Formats: sequence, structure tokens, C-alpha cells
Amino acid sequence: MAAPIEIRGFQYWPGHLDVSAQSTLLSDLRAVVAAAPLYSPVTPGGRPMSVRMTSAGRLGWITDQRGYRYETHHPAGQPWPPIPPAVLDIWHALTGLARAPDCCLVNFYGEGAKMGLHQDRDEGDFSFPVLSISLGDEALFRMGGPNRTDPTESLWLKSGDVLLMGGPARLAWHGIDRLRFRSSRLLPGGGRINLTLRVVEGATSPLSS
Ligand code: MD6
Ligand code: FE
Repeated sequence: MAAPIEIRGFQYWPGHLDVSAQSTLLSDLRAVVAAAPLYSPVTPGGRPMSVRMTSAGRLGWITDQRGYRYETHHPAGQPWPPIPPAVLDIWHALTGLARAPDCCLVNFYGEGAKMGLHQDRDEGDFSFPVLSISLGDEALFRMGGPNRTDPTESLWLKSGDVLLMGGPARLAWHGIDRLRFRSSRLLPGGGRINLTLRVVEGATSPLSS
């Protein structure tokens, strides 16, 4: 395994997945989306997000007028499908953890979609990292520090790139400013898929009730 590049505490493996591994993941994700269709989430403030979203795993991340949280079921009522084994393999190989993630959040970016600067802090234990896998069109990823006003640095994430946000960077602010729509040929209609793998366990999890 090649050593990752370190940027602002993030560990970055550019081109970790070759085209054949990317295609395999894509077909696995088509099965996920068939069982748990992408939907357009709304922020707690009532704003529609420009990405479409679904999840795989024991828990899925949800946002709606009631807030940000993890749920055991898709908004349409079915349980989330399992995380594809090929995705779990990447998690175990790059994190070195025996513990499997509870959630694989799937974000789909169509033309013009972006994601505002945020922290990932709905999980119960920040000692576990978040692993991100990019597929499809290139996207401008902005990385900051633990405070919203910390200086930021940007990076074009490409299809097959993998990024780990752990340790001191676990609560870093980050977001996607824009896409180079149709810069990749992986998705026939263009667009980008980002997978984020998370351990959710903890007292705030809905599983504890
Ligand atoms: C994206 N990524 O790449 C958005 N979160 O589309 C994230 O929000 C993210 O890349 C946590 C850890 C790594 C990430
Ligand atoms: Fe995030």
C-alpha cells in the first residue's frame, strides 16, 4: 500500500482505485440505489440541498426539518441495504481498523451541485476516522481546521481518490465548492459520487433508545 500524502492532517491517497475497481464499486452502488433510492434532502433550516443522498449500512445519515441524525431506515420506510463488501475492504485496508463502519453515506452531485463548509459531528465517537471515496467528475474539496474561520486549502478530488479524516483533522471544516461536470467518463450521464464511511456508535445514536 502506498503511503498517503498528508494535507492539513487529512491523509490522501490519490488514484487509489484503478478504473476497474471504480467500475466494480459503481455497479455495487447501482444495487444500493435500487434498494434505497437517492432522494433530495432538506436542511433543518428548510433549505433543499443540491446533492442527492442515500445510505448503506446499519444506520444512514438523515437531514430534514427535525434535524441532522442517523436512522435505521430510508425515509421511504425500508431498512438501508448492506455496505458492499468491496467498500468495506477499502475501509479496513486504509484505516487498519477491525471495527466495521455503521454507515456508508452516498452523496450524488449532478451539474452545479456543491456542499457547504461543514463538520461531521453527528457521530458518537470522534476517535474513529471518516473515510471518503470519490467516483466520477472532479470536485474542488476545501479543507480547513477545527474552527470555521481557520484558513483553508483546496484540492481537486478525482475519480478513485480516497481521503481519510481522522485524529486532529477529524473535526476539521470541509466542503465541496464546485464540480468539473463531465470531466470523468465513469458515469455515463456525468456527475460525481462521494462515499463517506463512518462509525456512528455512541449515546446519541438512535440504537440506544
Ligand atoms: C464530498 N465529503 O467529498 C464531501 N466528510 O463530497 C465530505 O463531506 C467528507 O470528504 C468527511 C470526511 C471526508 C469527506
Ligand atoms: Fe463531511
